[in-house]
Amino acid sequence: MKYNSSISNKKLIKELEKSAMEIRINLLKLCNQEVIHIGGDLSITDVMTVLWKYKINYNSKLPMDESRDRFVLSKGHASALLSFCQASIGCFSVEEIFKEYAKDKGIFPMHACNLLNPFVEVSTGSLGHGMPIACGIAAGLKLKNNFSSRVYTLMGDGEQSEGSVWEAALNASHYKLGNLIVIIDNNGFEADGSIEEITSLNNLAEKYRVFGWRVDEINGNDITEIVDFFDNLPPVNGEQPICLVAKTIKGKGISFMENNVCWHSGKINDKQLIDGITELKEAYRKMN
Ligand SMILES: Cc1ncc(C[n+]2csc(CCOP(=O)(O)OP(=O)(O)O)c2C)c(N)n1
Repeated sequence: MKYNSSISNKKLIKELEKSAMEIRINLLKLCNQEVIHIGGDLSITDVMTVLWKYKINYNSKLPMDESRDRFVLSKGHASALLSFCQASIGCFSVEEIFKEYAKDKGIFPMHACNLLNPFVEVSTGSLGHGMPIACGIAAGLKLKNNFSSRVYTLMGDGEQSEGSVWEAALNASHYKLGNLIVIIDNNGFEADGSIEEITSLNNLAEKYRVFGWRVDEINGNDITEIVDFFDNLPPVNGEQPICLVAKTIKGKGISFMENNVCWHSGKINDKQLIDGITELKEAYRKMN
């Protein structure tokens, strides 16, 4: 891949790295308050930050605007991350998330719910359903001659063991859904073990390629590579669905959580919160 090293691009990268750090800090603060799916939130924070702060065409004042890009959180347990990304573009405030997350009658349950929250495109949580629904939305947009909106969906690598994913992958290619972008958080772990132990995927990218998809593989914790991926997407009216295999680290940024399956979900104590924030700030300082 070619990277744009212009000054404006460097400034953008710096801003996005700062936003990703801020979102990670908010995730830790929430994790000090409630049990959240912290490991798989932290792994894909960089990709989600770039998508929401830089790429997606989404007006926080008009969540039902027909011309919007659609986002479906297929790994619905990453609802806290989605909420902080949406707060960062003004859908609601960060304070509302801290106040209402996982509370009765709040709009931020543990799994994304569109009956409660108008900024959630599709209710998810049962793995293997969001991506097929995203395929249906992409097909519907094509039928309506909407060639300006993309459909993004985020899946886990553990989620790949759901059969519905592969049925949808076949159909996306058959119906030439070039407006569809599937992002796979390839962090190597699911809830209680490594992907290798539970259902190995071997060459995940190759699997999508033989299903007829364009596949890009990047370091999903490198903001420059992520920006480059989004900058080089083909036009929306293309004919090949796109799969981004984002190689990430589960628990990214917090050393006691990284690649540690115990931190798929959980709650942290006050000391872990302070240590975690210090580590994130230090890593950001070293980067810049
Ligand atoms: C159909 C279904 N089976 C089981 C679960 C329980 N579950 C929640 S998260 C998870 C692990 C998912 O792993 P992965 O997709 O890799 O997510 P990540 O590691 O990125 O958080 C499981 C099995 C579920 N939500 N839905």
